[in-house]
Amino acid sequence: MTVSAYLNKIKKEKGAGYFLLIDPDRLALAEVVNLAGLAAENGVDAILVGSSILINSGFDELIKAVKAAAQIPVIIFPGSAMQISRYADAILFLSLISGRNPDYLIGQQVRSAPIIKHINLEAISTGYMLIKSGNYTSAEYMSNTSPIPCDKPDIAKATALAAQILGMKLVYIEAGSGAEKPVPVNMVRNVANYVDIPIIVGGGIREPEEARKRVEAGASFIVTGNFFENKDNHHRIGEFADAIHSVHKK
Ligand code: 1GP
Repeated sequence: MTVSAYLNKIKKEKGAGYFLLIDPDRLALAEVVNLAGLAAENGVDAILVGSSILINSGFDELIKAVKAAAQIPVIIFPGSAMQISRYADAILFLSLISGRNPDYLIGQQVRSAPIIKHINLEAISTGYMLIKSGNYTSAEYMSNTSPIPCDKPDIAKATALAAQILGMKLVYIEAGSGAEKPVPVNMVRNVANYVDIPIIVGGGIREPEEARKRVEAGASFIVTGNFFENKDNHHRIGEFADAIHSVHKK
């Protein structure tokens, strides 16, 4: 089964899916392996791997280690064309459609497309939208783009619809890793009511309740990263998974 088909199946069977993001720059390999194992055991549907910068080398080794530790799909969530590995199950082929930096709209994609073809990696076309939701984030700085203001749902709706019309398969609404506040529920609802493609929501989600509200508003997939970089929070992975999976079971 392709990862795309797997994601559709999760959405159909569970109503919404839960992705845990592992940033190779923030955790040591042993911690990554431990977290990946816990994620798979506690209801996470897929692991995303990626970083705004990627300072640490050994991307292939890290992906292999995650795959060995967790029997769930490992999907690259790339910060740049340098984050590609033949050992992953798929890659979110992102275009930063909230910004007007041509390098992140199409430049990085031109550089990475031939490599993706060469290694026969499944690429899932994803419209990536940064939302301004508090602090200045790494994604904002690294991409040199202006995020969509969090109180401008119309701009978010039009941007997501453009992604859909361009043929993108997913739209990712992102407050940025470690954002002060997650993307507002109202913005998620506005976008979800306006487009037909599944919506991923991430950035600044630190409570299962925050995840649940965004699924209720129409998100198909929720991402948490930062929160589980702290070992003390590991025992709560299952709570997030339950909150996300329980919304459409009611
Ligand atoms: C970041 O959306 C992801 O790209 C996850 O964000 O690390 O804040 O959970 P957090």
